[in-house]
Amino acid sequence: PLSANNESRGALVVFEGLDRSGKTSQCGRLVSYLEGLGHSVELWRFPDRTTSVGQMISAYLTNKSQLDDHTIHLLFSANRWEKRSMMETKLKAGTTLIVDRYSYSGVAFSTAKGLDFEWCKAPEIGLIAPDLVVYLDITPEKAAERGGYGGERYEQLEFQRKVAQHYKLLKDSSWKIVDACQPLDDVEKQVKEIVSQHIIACQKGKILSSLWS
Ligand code: DGP
Ligand code: NA
Ligand code: NA
Repeated sequence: PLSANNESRGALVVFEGLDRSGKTSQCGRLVSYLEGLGHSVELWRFPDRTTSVGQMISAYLTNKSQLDDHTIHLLFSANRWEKRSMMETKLKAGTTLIVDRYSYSGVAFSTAKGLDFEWCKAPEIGLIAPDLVVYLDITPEKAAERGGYGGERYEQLEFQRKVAQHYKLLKDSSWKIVDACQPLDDVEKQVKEIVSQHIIACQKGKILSSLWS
């Protein structure tokens, strides 16, 4: 356990899913909803492209640079590590974090390229474990139909099919699967219900733990 005290803390809620699964808009709607209820809440995303590591990742994703698959994997992980202490501080101060992608993206996307599963998980060990992972479940075909991909490196149907297969290997008891083929308003309603329950659990003193647990 990272914290022995039982004071009310924020919840770490992570959204995962394929590109174009609707994560970004659902995260935004959820944050507005929670703010409206008076919660202290922040929207985070990984990769965080604002840091120097994040700028290297962004150059790679937009095909402005080429990097070895292992190297980019470790940069994505480093990008989460550089935010770890701030994450812990915020959660302990009572702020709930809604995070668009996390370590599960790290493993699912890199193993989809053929890297070893355990090797991919290793650099994520010790990051803060989410209280809840909301997986927005959409078929790769349906995602591809949604207004098209933006042209970044991984936004290709064949690759997204592999990512979907690898995500399935990461599912654990912290995951809730939401059918993201439904209309946005229905997805939003389910997300609100699931997240509300978890925030209450954290406020009752659930202790922070580390990946992978
Ligand atoms: P986004 O900004 O959420 O659209 O993510 C950018 C792309 O990077 C998207 O295709 C998912 C992928 N991605 C996100 N996190 C990781 C990671 O940790 N490792 C790898 N290899 N890819 C990631
Ligand atoms: Na994307
Ligand atoms: Na996104």
